[in-house]
Amino acid sequence: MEQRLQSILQERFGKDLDSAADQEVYTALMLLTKERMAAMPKTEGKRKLYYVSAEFLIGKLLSNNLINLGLFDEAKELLARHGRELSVIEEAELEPSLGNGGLGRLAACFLDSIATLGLCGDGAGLNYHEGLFYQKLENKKQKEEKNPWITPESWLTDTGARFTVPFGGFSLQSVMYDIGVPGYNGQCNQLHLFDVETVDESIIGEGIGFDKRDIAHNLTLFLYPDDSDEAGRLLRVYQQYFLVSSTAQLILKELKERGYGIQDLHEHVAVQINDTHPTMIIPELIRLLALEGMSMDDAIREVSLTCAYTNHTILAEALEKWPMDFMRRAVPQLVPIIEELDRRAKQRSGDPRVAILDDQDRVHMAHIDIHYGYSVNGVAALHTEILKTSELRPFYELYPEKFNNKTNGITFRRWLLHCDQPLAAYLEELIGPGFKKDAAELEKLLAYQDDQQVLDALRRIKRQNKEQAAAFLQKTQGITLNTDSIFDIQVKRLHEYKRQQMNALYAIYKYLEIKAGKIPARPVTMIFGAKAAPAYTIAKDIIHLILCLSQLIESDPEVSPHLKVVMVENYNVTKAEKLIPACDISEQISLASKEASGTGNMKFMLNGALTLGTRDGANVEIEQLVGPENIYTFGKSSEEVIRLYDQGAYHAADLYDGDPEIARLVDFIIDKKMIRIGDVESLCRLYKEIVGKDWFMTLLDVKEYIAVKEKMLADYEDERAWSRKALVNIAKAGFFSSDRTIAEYNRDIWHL
Ligand code: 26Q
Repeated sequence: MEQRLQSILQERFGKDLDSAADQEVYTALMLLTKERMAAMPKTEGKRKLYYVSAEFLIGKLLSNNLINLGLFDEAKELLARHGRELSVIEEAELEPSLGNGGLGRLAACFLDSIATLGLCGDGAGLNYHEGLFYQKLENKKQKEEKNPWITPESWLTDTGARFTVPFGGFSLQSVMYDIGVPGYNGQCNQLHLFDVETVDESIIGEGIGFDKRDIAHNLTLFLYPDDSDEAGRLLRVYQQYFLVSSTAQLILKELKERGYGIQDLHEHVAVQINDTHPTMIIPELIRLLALEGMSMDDAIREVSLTCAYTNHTILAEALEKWPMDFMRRAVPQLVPIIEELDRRAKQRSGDPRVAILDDQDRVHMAHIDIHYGYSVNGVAALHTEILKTSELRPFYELYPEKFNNKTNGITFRRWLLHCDQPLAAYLEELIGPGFKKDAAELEKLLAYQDDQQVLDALRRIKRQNKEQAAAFLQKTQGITLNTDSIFDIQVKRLHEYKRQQMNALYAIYKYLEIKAGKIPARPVTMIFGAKAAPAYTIAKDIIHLILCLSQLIESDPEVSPHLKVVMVENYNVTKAEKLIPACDISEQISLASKEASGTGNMKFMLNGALTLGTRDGANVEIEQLVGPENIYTFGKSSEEVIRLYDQGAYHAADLYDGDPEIARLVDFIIDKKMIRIGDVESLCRLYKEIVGKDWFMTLLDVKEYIAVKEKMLADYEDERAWSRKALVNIAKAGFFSSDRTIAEYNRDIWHL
């Protein structure tokens, strides 16, 4: 390795390992890794999977690729011999933020596991030039900036493959770039990212503004541009079609190259549709098969046996419905096919709830997937049950055999071996290296649950990780953390259903308690990290509230020794990797029934944090695995919440009026202390939203939340009892390896 690295440095930069800059060493290591990946055998199979997704939140790749190639230690030692640190070199890599959150990160974890299990399957997505916006926190508000990640030398390789994508009135050339996906077993797959040749970064104006109608120049500029206006929504349709048309053409090209004909499609191809964003691949494949002479009946049958759909949400507003008018403008060639699919669906069932085209001439994308796919899966046991019994009930009655659950998972290579090296090393010492290939072996740890030495060691590792995270925040944001304090962390996209506002109400509670002289046994550090969609006003108001509280507490010498509220700027995968290993309390407090699964909850558990959570999404399965004594749950059940919605029986104002404790906390949002440091309009809007609407029922659960959190903080003082719970969480996390999830997808859906 050393020789090759030195020669790359020499060829490219005329330097060696002792003289090259960090950026140059990074580039050389990246090129070396790419060479090694290119030399790996590809996976093979009778049936090939295409995992199609508008998002792949891959994060930085250098360390993870080195780990999967088995080169990490060698690279680390080699650099150390030259007085350099891999963790420093790695900082030169820009994070590709090609996803919004959970759904995109899940797709990235899945690619890692598909390659690791040696399954024949590639990803297909878009090569956004700017990832999700970069979040700056200025004047206690979020400001969006562009977030470029592509450098002249990057993980992207131009494959030379080109496709023509036809739109209404014009067409665009699609360029296929590949990023290698090495498995942790010697085989390699690809992530195909499609791009337009004509994209023009110079059209980006102030912040993240640009001309949304200039499709040829903007198609792959941004991940999900702001869709609060019509031009943005239309651009999204262009993006989606560009992705699926390129992918469909690639699929048919590779099918033929493998020696099969279109009549064999479903025997040799499986397409997993990641949420409804790539749904147009169904009519597009049908269109292409028909163009090649297949009958409509045969094309529809063949495609229906090829495509499978994953649902990631039950929030009505997130279910895509596109006006047929958009289709007529952007993709007129799909219109007759969608109409035909609608006609057949209406023949199958007259129930308007399962129609593809509704009476407002809108296309229900999920309905296409369910009628014309062979599998429909939810992402956690509770989520799938809710789909079957309420959200998608009429579909479940039509097609019970299509519905199945695949509880999400995370790749342990990134979320343990890479991000928590001290813990991984210690686990290996205790239970041997087997858990690295078979996550279920983590259960061997249970043998040590009463071993005081082990419990103390786990606590020391946590402490060390807290110091690392504190040093990072000091360096990047100038924030000083007390590593003796309890680290209580909520990091995830900002959304009302995730209820960061409820956590903020806890901060208010604690602040008022301390002001009243009730000093906590140990200081608490509340850490938030969250981006709000640029047009989501209330989400931005919640960020503002958190930042106001942070300042208020910081500037109050009575309170600041005991409580600190921190908002991490630009929360992304890289920051997650630093924060998660440092966490004591993992906040998973969504309104029951609203979080399809969650995957952060799994990452925290694996790294020895205890969950404070509602019985929602995969939290339910965490509780079943660790037992109620090793998790802190609270809040109304999903059944109760669904009943409240059905009966329209929740009124925040009643709780506010009827309970002075609750009123005291909510009123503080517009207390004169807050108004003095914050934006009146923003704080008042949020106050009114919570008292007048509170769609996600914060006030319903807030008191129990505070009580359980207080209990948790008190329990922290019994160090060994706490460590024992942490140990059980780590030991039971094996179920949440994405290797298990992917093995299930393959067993039940893909049959590769
Ligand atoms: C839809 C229409 C118009 C514009 C944007 C969108 C859109 C964009 C992104 C809709 C949904 C998303 C992302 C959803 C998402 O990340 N869902 C999460 O998926 C995770 C993986 O399954 C789950 O763990 C989370 O519970 C779920 O919220």
